[in-house]
Amino acid sequence: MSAPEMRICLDESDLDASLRLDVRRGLTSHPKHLPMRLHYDGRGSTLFGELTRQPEYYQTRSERAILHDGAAEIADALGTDPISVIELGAGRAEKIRPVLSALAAAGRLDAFWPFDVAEGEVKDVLRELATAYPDAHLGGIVGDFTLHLANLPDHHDTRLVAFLGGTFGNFAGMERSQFLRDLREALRPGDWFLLGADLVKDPDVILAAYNDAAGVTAEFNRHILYVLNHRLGADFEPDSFEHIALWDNDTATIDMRLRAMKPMRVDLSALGLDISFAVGEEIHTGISTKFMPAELENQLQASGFETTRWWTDEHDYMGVFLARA
Ligand code: AVJ
Repeated sequence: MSAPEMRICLDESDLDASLRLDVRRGLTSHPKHLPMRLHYDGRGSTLFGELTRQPEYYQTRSERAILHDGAAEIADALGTDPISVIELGAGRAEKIRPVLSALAAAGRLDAFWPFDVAEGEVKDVLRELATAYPDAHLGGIVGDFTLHLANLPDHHDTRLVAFLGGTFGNFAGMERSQFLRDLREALRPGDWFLLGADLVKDPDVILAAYNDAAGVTAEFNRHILYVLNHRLGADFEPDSFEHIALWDNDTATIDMRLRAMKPMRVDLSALGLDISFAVGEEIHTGISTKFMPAELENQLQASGFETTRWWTDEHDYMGVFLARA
C-alpha cells in the first residue's frame, strides 16, 4: 500500500505566526479576546474529551446517535455512485466513521481525506483507517478550513464534505456565511455537504452543557491560559480567572469568557507584551451558536446549496443536515 498522499497547506511556523498575531491582537483589543482553536493542544484535547463525557454535554452523544442510526439512510441519500469523503476538523475521524463504514459496506467508499491543522494527528488517523478501509484511497490535508478549502482533493467522483460536532456554531455570523460561500465555491454541482449543528432548545439545557457540575468546561476554558504560558512564556495565573458562559437569546448564542477575579499584570515575554487586567475584566474565549432547522436550511440555500434532508436525535438536541451543491 503506497503512503497516503498528504496536502500540506500550513506548517508549524504558520501556526506559530498566527498564534502570536491572534494573541497580540486579541489581548490588546477592548474587550480582550482569544480564538477558541487555541484550546486544543494535547491537554486541551484531552480535557475536551472529558468534557464530552459529562452528563450535561449532550452534543457529542446526540450527534453520535444520529450518525450511527442514520448512516445507511445517509449513504442511500448520496445516490449510488462511489464517493470521496473529506472531513473538516476531522480529529480522530470518529464522528464520520458510521458513514464511512456504510459507504464501504456498499463498495462505494472511493476515498477518505481527514482535513485538520495538526499534521501528526492527520497521519495517525490515516494509519488507523488504512486497516479499517483497505479498499479506499486515503489522503490527508493539513490546513485551516477557513483558509484552504480551495485545496480539496478531486478524484473526479462525487465528493461529500463533512463538518460535524457543532463547530459550525463557533463562527460569528459573517464568518459563517463566508465559510459556506467558500465551501460551495470549492465544490462541483452534485457534490454533498454533511453538517452537524446544535439546535435551539431550552436555554437551561444549553447553559448546563457549558457549565457542567464537575467543572470540566471551566477547566477547559482556563486551559487557554496554560497554552499561552507554555507557548508564549506568559505568566497567567489561570486559577485567578473565573469561567463564564452566558446565553444570548436574541442571537441564540453561548458566549464564553474568562473573568479576572483580581487586578493583574501579565507578562507575555515572547511578544514583549505587558497586559493588565482590572478586577472583573473579561477575555472573550469563544461563542457557540444554536440553530433553528429552517433558519439553517435558509443559510445553506442562500450560499448555493439545496438542503435535501436532515436528521435529529430522540430529544431534537442536534441536527445533521445533508445539502447538495
Ligand atoms: C467542539 C467547538 C463544538 O462549541 O460546543 C464545548 C467546544 N467549548 N464547551 C462547542 C466547547 C466549551 C464545542 N465545539
